[in-house]
Formats: sequence, structure tokens, C-alpha cells
Amino acid sequence: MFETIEKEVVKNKQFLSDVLKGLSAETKHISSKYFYDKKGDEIFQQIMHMDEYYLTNAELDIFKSNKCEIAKIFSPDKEAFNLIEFGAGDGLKTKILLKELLNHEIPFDYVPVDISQNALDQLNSSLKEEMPNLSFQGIQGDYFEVLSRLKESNGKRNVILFLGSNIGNFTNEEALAFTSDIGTKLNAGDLLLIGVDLKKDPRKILLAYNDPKGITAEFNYNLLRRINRELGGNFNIDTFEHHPTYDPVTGECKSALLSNIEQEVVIDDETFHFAQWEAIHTEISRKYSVKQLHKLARKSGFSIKADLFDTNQYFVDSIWEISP
Ligand code: AVJ
Repeated sequence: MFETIEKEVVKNKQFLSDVLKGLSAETKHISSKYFYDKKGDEIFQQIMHMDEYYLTNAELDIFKSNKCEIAKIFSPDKEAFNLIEFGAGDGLKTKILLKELLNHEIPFDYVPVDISQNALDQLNSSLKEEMPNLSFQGIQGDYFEVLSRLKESNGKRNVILFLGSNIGNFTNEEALAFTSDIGTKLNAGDLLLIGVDLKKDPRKILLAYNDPKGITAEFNYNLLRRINRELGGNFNIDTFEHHPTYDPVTGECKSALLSNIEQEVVIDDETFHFAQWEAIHTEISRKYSVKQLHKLARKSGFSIKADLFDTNQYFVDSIWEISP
């Protein structure tokens, strides 16, 4: 009990110092990883159910149509393996694959990793109910924290899942550092399945991040609300506007919160000045071409085993292997 409280305090300190640092920078920014508190998880669930947010359905389509092929690639001779998922969330897409593996009596251990303890708790109870025979153990944490523990594996093949275009939240450099880091921590024959949103009609992309009902705007405002709740900030949400942009040249879809007045905001005795229309950068959701994605694979030590597309070719689940 005491330990969990201590852990919470440490985490909150990190949140506070990251926010203070980000808002003191020349270009104000707050990491999108702080979107996901209990309220943020709820809003993200709503986003995934929006018609405009095509990503979820596209990847669900891929999993439904290719579950058999994916299972065969992961375990051709029904040998046991470890299935580690970064950013598991509600496991909606993964559950299709988990059921397929269980149906074929392929032995595996599932290790969902998520930044949100709340999301993990919910996943935990839904897995217990829906798949009582599944062997699994969730881990709460930052991907990078968990990566460092990967080497202590049990001799079985490691298969990493990184779905939902979560890689889009990284800059080019961060993405390369991340996949390279995974590459060095895996053994020959280990796999990475990475789900990535592809470049497409800019209007389609922008609409997914600027839905008319304002759900994505709420997702961003919740970040300010969370700072008010947890760090004692005094943001007036009405004075900030959600502003997403998409640049088809770089493939970067960026979200920002703009202060629509000149004002001062206080957090933990520190005062931050906002010029009118000054931005806080909150998220990058980068879109890739297949060519760029393959380049990333090769640069980080992988070869490409398969590319699985949805019927609209909006999204790809690409399976990479560490070359022997
Ligand atoms: C969960 C990071 C993949 O970037 O598309 C959805 C989060 N942000 N709408 C994305 C998100 C705004 C999402 N990822």
C-alpha cells in the first residue's frame, strides 16, 4: 500500500516537472503521453468509436481478415512464444488474435504494457472474463522502461505488437531510436508487428483529428483539466482552442492548444505568460508511406516479413523480423 502511494507521488512529480519544463520552453509543449488519465482513456474510447477516426476500423479489418496468417507467422509449428504488446489499451484488435491462437492451441504468454494503470485494470478483468485460459501478466509503464527488461527473456521467441499507429506519436528521430532499441533487445528470429496509419487524402486525415462533435478537442482540453486537477493549475479551458494541422509533405498531423487571449496561467507557484494565439504543442500523429516504413525497418536492423493492408489501404500492419 505504502509502496503504491510512493510510486504515485514519484509519477506526479515527473508529470509536474515535465509540464513546468514544457511550458517554460520557447515553443510551449506537453507530451501526449499525459493525455491518458481515467478521463482521457474514456475520451480516447469515444474517439475510437467515431466514424471520422478511420484508423481503428482499418486495423480491425486487417486483424479479422488475416488472423490465421498472423498466427502462422508468429508460430509456424505451434511452438511456444512470448507476445508482448506496447500500448495495449482496451485490446480490441489484439483479442481477435488472442482468440485465434487459443483456438489453435498455440502456447503463448501475453504481456500487455500500457502507460495507463486504469486501462490495464480494465483489460485485466475483460481478459479474465472472455478468455479464462489465457496466460497473461500486464505491466504498467513507459515503453522505454519496459524495453530495458526485455533481455531477461525465457528462451522463447519474442513477438512485439505495437498497434494503432502509436508510433505516429514519435518524431522521426524518436521512432528510429525506439525501433532500433527494440531491434538490439531482440534475438534473431524475433518479430515486431507494427501498425501504421498511411498517408492519404489530407482532408480525411484532418477530419479524424478535428471531428465536428469536438470529441478530439475535449481529448486535448482534458490535458489542461488534468493539470488543474492534479497539479493545482488554473487554466481557463474556454480561453484555449484545439488546432490540428496536417502537412502532407512531412506526414505530420500536429495538435496544438491556442490561447485565444493574452493571459497568465499559474501552476505550482510558477506563472506562465501566453501571448494571444500562442500555442502549446500537444501531439504529433505522423503518417507514413510504405517506403518510409520499410526504410525505418531496415535502418533499425529488421527485414520485412509481410505487409497486411485493409481493403481501403488506409493502414498497414507490417511484420518485421530480426535477421539471423
Ligand atoms: C493512440 C496515438 C494512435 O495519434 O491517432 C487520437 C491518439 N489523438 N486522436 C493518434 C489520438 C487524437 C492516437 N494514437
